[in-house]
Amino acid sequence: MTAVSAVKAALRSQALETPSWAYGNSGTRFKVFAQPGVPRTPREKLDDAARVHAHTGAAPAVALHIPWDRVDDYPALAAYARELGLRIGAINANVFQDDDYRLGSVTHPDPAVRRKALDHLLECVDIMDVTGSRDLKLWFADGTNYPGQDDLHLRQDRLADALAAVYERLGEGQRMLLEYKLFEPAFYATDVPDWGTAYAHCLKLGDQAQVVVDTGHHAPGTNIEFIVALLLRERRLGGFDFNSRFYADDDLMAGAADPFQLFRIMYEVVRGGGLSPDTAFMLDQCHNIEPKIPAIIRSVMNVQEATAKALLVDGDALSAAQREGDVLGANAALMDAYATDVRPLLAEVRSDLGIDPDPLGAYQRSGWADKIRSERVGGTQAGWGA
Ligand code: PSV
Ligand code: MN
Repeated sequence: MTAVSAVKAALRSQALETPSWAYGNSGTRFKVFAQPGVPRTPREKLDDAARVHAHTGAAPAVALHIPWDRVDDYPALAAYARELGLRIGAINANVFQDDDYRLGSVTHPDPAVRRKALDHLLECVDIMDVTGSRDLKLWFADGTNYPGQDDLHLRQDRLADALAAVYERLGEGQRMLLEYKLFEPAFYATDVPDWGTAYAHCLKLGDQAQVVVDTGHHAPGTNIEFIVALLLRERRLGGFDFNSRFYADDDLMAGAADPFQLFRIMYEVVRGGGLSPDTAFMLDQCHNIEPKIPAIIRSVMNVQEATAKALLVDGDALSAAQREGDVLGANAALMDAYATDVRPLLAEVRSDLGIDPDPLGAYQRSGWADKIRSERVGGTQAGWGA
């Protein structure tokens, strides 16, 4: 059994990345419900992210989405993040919200559109250079709606060309994280629909190309932890976009829909040596009806709880049972850890870090929600235009 002190040390150093867009307005294609106090600028998003980090001690990085977080002076934005005790995390490219991308971006049949998309991806690497971000996160909405609409083979060729050009541009220590998604917005064929396609492209590109697993991007019933185990074994798990789903890409709070799945994923992370800075633990969520900052705090806590339980698995008992073919004993070793109430342990971890053991209570008592509601009046609230 891992000593409790080692478990606590691992939890103290856990570092998640929250998404800038989760602080802004979002919704479904039916309606966006604007919330009072929502940030108007990237700096205000960082202000909110700093509150999440202050109350959890576990969310020191903020992922940006370009152009949603476009500013004139990126070094100044990164310096502002540092002043708040944060750092800029992954730069998320956006080649899915321009009229030119109706038939795709880097896989579009027209070379001029492909060039435009590639230029945006390269611009994102320029932004990484000046913000000190390590990771470029690529998700492509590219795909087709109808059989025969375009040549599936050629689209893979075009994708490979674009990825190679971006890979070539990466500096030392920078990585490309390729995200896959089963469907949406393309309904017939998606150009990067699954981990296998992402992995095949990354393998060709080199070690700086890694797969990112968004937990909402699979068919119902998919064994996501198997994918995690396999990618870790192949040294190609770049990171996660954590969120919860009931049906499709619901983007609900991580661990809300299926905390057991999150535990199983975190167990494979721990087992496969992935609980390290080499894995980017990002959230990718939208808080459409619930208050955003406490929802993000809750999500961070849910990931921490799943991690704590995964770290508490008695590895010796588990492998002994596995070697002996003791099916029930092996299963019990996992379930005992999952059934542990780790909230007191995490409260101790937070006290060790010098923060309030009750992050949500502390946030409510801080008065931040009232402050932003009264101060952030006027201007245009941030949102991603759903
Ligand atoms: C696509 O559904 C995705 O998961 C990608 O990570 C995007 O960048 C993000 O959502 C935008 O919310
Ligand atoms: Mn995602």
